[in-house]
Order: sequence, then C-alpha cells, then structure tokens
Amino acid sequence: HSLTMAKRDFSEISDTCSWESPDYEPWFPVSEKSNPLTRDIDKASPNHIVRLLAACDAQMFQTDTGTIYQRLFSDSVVRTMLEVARTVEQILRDPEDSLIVLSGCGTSGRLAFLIASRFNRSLRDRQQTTVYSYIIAGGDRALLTSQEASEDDPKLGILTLEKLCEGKRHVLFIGISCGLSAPFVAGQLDFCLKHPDIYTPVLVGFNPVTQAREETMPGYSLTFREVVQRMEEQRGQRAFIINPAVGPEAISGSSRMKGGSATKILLESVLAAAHTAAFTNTHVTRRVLLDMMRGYERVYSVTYSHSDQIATLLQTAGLSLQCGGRVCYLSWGSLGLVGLIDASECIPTFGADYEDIRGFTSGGYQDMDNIEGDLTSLGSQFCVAHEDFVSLVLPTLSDRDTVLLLYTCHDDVGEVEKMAHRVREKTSNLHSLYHGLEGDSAADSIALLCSSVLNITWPSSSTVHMQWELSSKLVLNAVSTGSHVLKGKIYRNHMVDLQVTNSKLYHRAIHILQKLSDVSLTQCEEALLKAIYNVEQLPEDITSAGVTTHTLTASRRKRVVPLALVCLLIGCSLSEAESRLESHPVVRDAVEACLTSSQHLTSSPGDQTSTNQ
Ligand code: F1P
Repeated sequence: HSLTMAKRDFSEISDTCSWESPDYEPWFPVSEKSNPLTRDIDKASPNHIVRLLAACDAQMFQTDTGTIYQRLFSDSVVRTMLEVARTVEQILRDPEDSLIVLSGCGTSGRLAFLIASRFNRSLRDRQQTTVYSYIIAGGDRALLTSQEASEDDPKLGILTLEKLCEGKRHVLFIGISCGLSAPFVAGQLDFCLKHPDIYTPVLVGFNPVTQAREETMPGYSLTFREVVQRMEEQRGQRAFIINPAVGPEAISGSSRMKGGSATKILLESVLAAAHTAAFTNTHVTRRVLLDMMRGYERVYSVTYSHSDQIATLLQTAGLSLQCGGRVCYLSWGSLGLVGLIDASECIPTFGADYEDIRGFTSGGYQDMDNIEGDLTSLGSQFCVAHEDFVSLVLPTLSDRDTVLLLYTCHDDVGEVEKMAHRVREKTSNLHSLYHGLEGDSAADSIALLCSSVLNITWPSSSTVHMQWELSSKLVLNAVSTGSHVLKGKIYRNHMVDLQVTNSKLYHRAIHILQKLSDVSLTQCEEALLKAIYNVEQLPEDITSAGVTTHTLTASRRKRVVPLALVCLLIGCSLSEAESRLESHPVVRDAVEACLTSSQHLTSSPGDQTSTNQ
C-alpha cells in the first residue's frame, strides 16, 4: 500500500532531461553530475524539497533502462553481490586468522564503521568470533569531524591496512568510494591486488568503471582508473567490483546522501545474506539477497509516505538555523550513530558550525565501540553523550532551537520521557521520530510533550534494526539538507560555499565556478587560487605548487569559492568581492545579486531581459 502511495505522490516530479543521456554533462561522472530534478531546489517550499529528495532517492531503485548504466537490481550487480556474499559465508564458517575489512573516507568510512560494528555485534550475540573491522581515513576522529586531507594519500591507506591485518591469513577487503575517486582507497585496492595470497579486494562505488577518476595520485604511479582496470582483469575470481549507478545526488556531489544509503543497502544485504546462510547451514541464495534489497526499497517508500511530517521537521530546523538557533538530535540505541553521522557531515558539506546541527547518543562512546575508544578529550565537538547534552546545551536551550528525539520500541521509553520533560522546560520546539513494530503502540506521554510527532510502524523482521537506521538516515538527511537549503546555502542544486579540503573538492569547486560564470576552466582555477591565497596576482611559486599545497592552505580559509565566483562574475578585485559578500551573508543572495549585475553590465541598454538591482 505505502509503496504505491509513495509512487503516486511523487509522480508529478518527472525528469524531462535524463541524466542517463550521453550528452548530459558528459565531462562529469554520475556521482558529480547535477540532478535535473533538483535544478530549482533552492527556491522550493519545505514540502516540495521533501518531494524532490524522495524523487531523487527513488532513482536508487530504478531498474535498468537499457543505457550504459547498470543499476542496483541489474543482473550483473546482483551476481557480484552474490559472489561476495559467498566469500563472506566461507569466512564465517572458518573465521580463524581471517578478517573482513570495510574501508572508506568521509561518509564512506563512517558507514564502514557503522556496518562493521553492527555485524560484529550480531556475531557476539551468537557467541561467534568477530571478524569485521573498519578503516576510516584520518582515524576515529574522522567519524565525527572532517579529516578529508588523508583521503588523498594512497600510501597512508596501504600502511593502515597492513597494520590492521598483521598476522592474518585471509582478508576480504571492501573498499568504499562512492565516486570511485578516493586515493586512500585506491592505494589499498592496489595493495590487495599485489598480495592475492592473502587479500581479496572488493570495490563498492556508484560510477561505471570508465568514469573512475583519472587524475594522478600524490606519490603514486597509478590512477584510480588504472587500479580499477587491474581489478577488472581479475574480476570475478580475485577481485570484485559492485558499482551500480544510483543517479546524481540531489545536491551535486553530496555522496553522503544516495551514495551513503546505497552503500548501506548493498553491503548490509550482502552481509545479512551471508550470516543467514552460515548460521542456518544453507548457502547464500539470490532470493535471500533480493528479498533484503526489496525490504530496503520498502523502507524508502514507507519513510517518504510520511513526507508531510518530514517537511514539518525540515521547516522547523530551517527556522532555527535561519535565526542563529541550533538543531539537536537526541538518539537512543542503534539510531545514535545515524544521528551523529548526519550531524557531523553538515560541517564539511555546508560549512556549518559544529553547534548548528549536533547529535547526541544515549550511551556515548560506550555504545559506539570504536577502535580508539572515548574521544571526549579531543574537545567539545567530540562530546556526544546525553550527559554532554545536559551539561553543554540544555542550560542555554530556547525556543529558537529545535530538538529531535529519535528512538524505537526497543529503547527505554521511560528514559526518553524523562529527557523529553527536561527539554520541554526549556523549549516547546520538541519533536520526535519513533520506530515501532506492528501491534505495539507508541508512548502517548511523549507525543503529548512534542509539537510534532513522526511515528513509523514496521512489520517485525530479523533485520528491522537496519531498516530503522536507513529510514532515520533518509529523514535526517532530508532535515539537514533541507534546513540548509532554507538557510540559503545552496544555489540551484550546488553547494557553492564548499570547503576545498581535498583534491576531489578542489576540482568540484573549479567546475562549479565554470558552470556559474561560463568562463574557461583555466580562468576559474586562477580565480580559485587567488581566493585561496588571498592575492590579487598569482606568483610562480603558487601556480607551480601541487593541489595538496592548495587544499592545505584552503582548509585555513573561509568562503573561497564564493569569493572566486564574485571576482569572476563582476571582474572585480578580491577585496571588493569580500565587501560584496559581507553585504550578502546568504550565499545564494550574493550569487544572485552578482549574476543580476553582471547580466546588467553585459546586456545592451535596451535589453528588457536584464534586471536592474
Ligand atoms: C568520500 C568523501 C565524502 C565526503 C566529501 C569528500 O567520497 O569523504 O564522503 O562527503 O565529498 O569525499 P567517496 O570516496 O565515497 O566518493
């Protein structure tokens, strides 16, 4: 029922210019293309934003349309998933000296952690040896903050993998890079190919192999694409590539959204199918795998059948951000990590302050089970327990702030209610997201304290926890993305004020500048470098330096892309661009004001299409 409802609801949003056409932004891989559906998301109402996000997410489950792109349910993809699941199954049957490593950068590393922890917990519950481990570029602090520079280092990837796997006889290495782009992961995959006696590499990403990144990697002789080509030569035996296309992100390049969701769907389906087989003494079948994937498709539909409530949340969060307030996610149990992850991604994605959207989880680090343990001593940003919320945020909480409770029927509802009362003393802007099972009823006492309630009911199943996580991820992604759209952080469907902290983001910034200013890539790169180094002329030592030097410098500067854009649009100096940006603190307004005045400058006096500001 809900599936048809979701399909009907979003049918008005249709894609007149398909991203699958070979002529559509051919210079970009799918993961970096702009989604034709969301071209005007920056001007949409909260309700419409949710509908647009739902339509984009629906692309994850679209079937093969006969183009060059294979999709989640394509035969070739399911077949490879099945092969990987069988390898996992073998390891589960004979776990001695074996390891399954999930590795990635940024969101991909966070999901590696989330998935590895979940399946280790499931092994522990069965009194089995744990076999999973994770690697995130930049170490555990990257679980909560952006450490994107390590992403560019293939040798660091290799060293970390070697150290983790010391003494192992068999390692199944799952490298996740949504864009088939992270050098950290490419180095690890290449290392695995060179040691086939121990390592079997699996690559998970969402571009065709022909769109893997071609740029040279610092201190390495191969490109990501060349590593993938070598994997292809071994494909199906000693190397596996799972790379369906899921369509461009709603906000261009924001792979934390569909990229992250599809990673979760793919890998959890593979691992859950392997666990079922190993512990029921059967073999992994295509049916079990497909059932899992269809289950996730239902999660998508059920979640977005609550679009109106999601829109309410997004609107209230947007209002908080607009008036300098904060948004806090207070989660219990397994939803804790999902909240922490979504909140922490706002810093690199939207240039947000860590206090803008912040997550807290009931058990703090005790529940997280991360390799490096309690990270609280690293600073306030790493204080993630409910106690921290009570001491750091609660005292100054007001109606300007939004608080969202996230819990399920498996959590201690009494605890949730206690917290709801404490928050309610400070703000009436309290909301809840609750996942329950068919047959049980949500706690009315909590609902009475909240100004909006989103209750989702699920049929009972052994994998329902993972479904709750995905559902919560979709809701929170919509809330954090939508509220930043409402704050004016997005222009069309581009995040213009991105942090240029690694080479992928450096190149993305140049392409955004090119798209919006319509001048050559070379001119855009020059403008970007001037903004990064804060110079009006580029000396030889800057132009001859490498991208790593540029991104290191950029990480200490603010608003470099908007600055470069204003310079390009108006042809002005950096200092003039600075003052123009100061008078338009909202990036979208600044861009629009410049576009209007540049149109005015270039149009003939009688041109009626130019708008005078
Ligand atoms: C990894 C990643 C993203 C992050 C940002 C920089 O991307 O860290 O998670 O949001 O875009 O890159 P990928 O290797 O999964 O493509």
